[in-house]
Amino acid sequence: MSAFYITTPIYYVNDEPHAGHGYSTIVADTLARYHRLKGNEVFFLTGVDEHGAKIHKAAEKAGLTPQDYCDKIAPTFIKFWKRLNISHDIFMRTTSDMHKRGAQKFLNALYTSGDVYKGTYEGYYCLHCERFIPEKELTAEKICPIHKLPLEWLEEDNYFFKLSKYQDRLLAHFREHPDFVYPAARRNELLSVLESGLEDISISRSSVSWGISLPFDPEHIVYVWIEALMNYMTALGYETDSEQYRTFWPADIHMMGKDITRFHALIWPAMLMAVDLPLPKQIIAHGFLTKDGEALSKTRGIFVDLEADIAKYGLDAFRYYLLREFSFGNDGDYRPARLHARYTADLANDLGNLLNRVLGLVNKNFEGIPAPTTPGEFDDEITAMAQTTVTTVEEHIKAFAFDAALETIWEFVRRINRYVQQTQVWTLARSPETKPRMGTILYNSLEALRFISVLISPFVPDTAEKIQKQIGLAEFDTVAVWGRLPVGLTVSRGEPIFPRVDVKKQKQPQRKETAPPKQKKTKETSRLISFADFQKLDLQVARILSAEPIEGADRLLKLQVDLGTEKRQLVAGIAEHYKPEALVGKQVIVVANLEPATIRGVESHGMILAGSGDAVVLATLDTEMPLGTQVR
Ligand code: ME8
Repeated sequence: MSAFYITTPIYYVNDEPHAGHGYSTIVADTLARYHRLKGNEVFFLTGVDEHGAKIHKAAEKAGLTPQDYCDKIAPTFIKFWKRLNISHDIFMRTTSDMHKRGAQKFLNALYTSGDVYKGTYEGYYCLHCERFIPEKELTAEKICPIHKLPLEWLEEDNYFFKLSKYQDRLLAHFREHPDFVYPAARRNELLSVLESGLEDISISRSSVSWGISLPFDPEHIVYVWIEALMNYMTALGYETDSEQYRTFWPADIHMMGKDITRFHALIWPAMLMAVDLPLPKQIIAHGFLTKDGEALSKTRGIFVDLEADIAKYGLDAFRYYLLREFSFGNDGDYRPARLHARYTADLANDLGNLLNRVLGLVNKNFEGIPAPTTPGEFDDEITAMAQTTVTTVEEHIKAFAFDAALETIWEFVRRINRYVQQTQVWTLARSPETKPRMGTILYNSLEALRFISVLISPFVPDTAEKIQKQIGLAEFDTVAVWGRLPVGLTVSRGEPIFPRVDVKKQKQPQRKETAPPKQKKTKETSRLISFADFQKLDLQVARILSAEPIEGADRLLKLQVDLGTEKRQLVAGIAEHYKPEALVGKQVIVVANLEPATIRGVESHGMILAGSGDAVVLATLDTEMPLGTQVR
């Protein structure tokens, strides 16, 4: 068992948390849970950053003292983490005594190192970033490159830290530890900052009153970023050199968004070098969650209504969607329609139906889980795939490829669905000769589902537990070794783990558990798709809002369509058959879960259905229906 320490940023309490904070913390939670599953001793930190001018201003605006304001906002984060099922071991607050004392100890050590000196600072400051914006990054409008809000001119006496002195050591560290910063794009960005030269940084503010005072000059307040970084150590008991501190420092992973890597990968390590302490092992930066291409920001009114989506689809669907759909490290646009499509195809259809179907068959035909007495076709393939799935998922998680990890698990889910189908297990109940084989197939399917529940447990913990409960396991079994599932357990076919969610509350056709009619194998059958395959299509009623030609592409039109819950852009090859103005206002049918594509440089998120022969005629419904209605 080894110690594993992972942190999220500590978030500013100037406002309540939003989905972006949620994303960082869900990713860190998934890793924390994964390491616990591996048997490691995990310490998972999240928390809030409570000092500095930004918080002070927010408190003033709310008519509260800074402390009262922090005491009001901090619990909203705690509530949010509960809502998102975050398994942190500590919720760190920088107004806690433990942090204040630990930070002062660190500041004294920094001062003693001889790398702190007094000087004057002047420059443009972003209150939202809580940092001076270097000359190189300034625009003529003096607007923050991240927040797009006006900067303030500040001039004051400050203490400085000799960051420049550590440039060569930092460069050497980056070169000797290629994994220090992930992904490579962020590492390269930081390397070029390092190569272009580091300037000393001011570490105190004389104009700020809300914060921790410098132990060697109480007139000055420590710059909030310097103090905030120290929380990763003070939280462990750095002040008293506690057992916990010695077990978990240095951190294995500082997880964060791409906006704050310089603080974590340049300034923080240099500070640690100055006081002769070990550096965190990895700085991992993810991209931004965007809405319509823009970073989420309460200040700018761009947000994701995650409460509504969690209420509709459940928390695990939300976690699954974020981890499955976004490619870690890149920005990702939040789209409720994609969440719906993932829910329907991956969760309700592939996984939920499989569990329900297998449990139903066990319930109907056996007293408890049957023994696997009769090996047959496909069994070896299934057991081998179970083990390779475990290994591949592990590799993907180590590479922070959460989407690939989930896709690998779902390949296995889909394989088990096919196994049930190929063996036509439901037909084997008819005779006593075939029943043992039926029992074996059902045992294997349930054991596969147990494997799946273990593998998905870091991502969607509630679902994993529900699966094992329905299988009949009293305690969650985390061991991915084939054959551990006890024979004879009483399974309970409870509520579907992912009940069908219909945006417009439509009734869905129910599938009956019967053998498909016998078919002669002809060329025709190879063209057939299963009902499950058909159900993967997310066809929705939409209205065309606008249409315009695409320069240099005579056959294409760029369309904006309304799906009721969201607006989309898509490209359609109908320019030779429809004039743009004739399309506006028309109801059409859109394939809403088609992978996005860029066609002639224009992004397309879906496809419009049309009859396509000599003429091309758009498919519509007989009469208009509400936008977003599913077409079946
Ligand atoms: O920077 N998408 O706090 P902060 C994804 N207190 N992640 C997002 C996001 C988005 N749209 N918006 C925010 C601070 N985040 C400092 C940190 S640490 C010692 C001090 C997440 O409240 C992401 O992790 O501004 C980002 O780095 C962090 O919130 C910034 O949070």
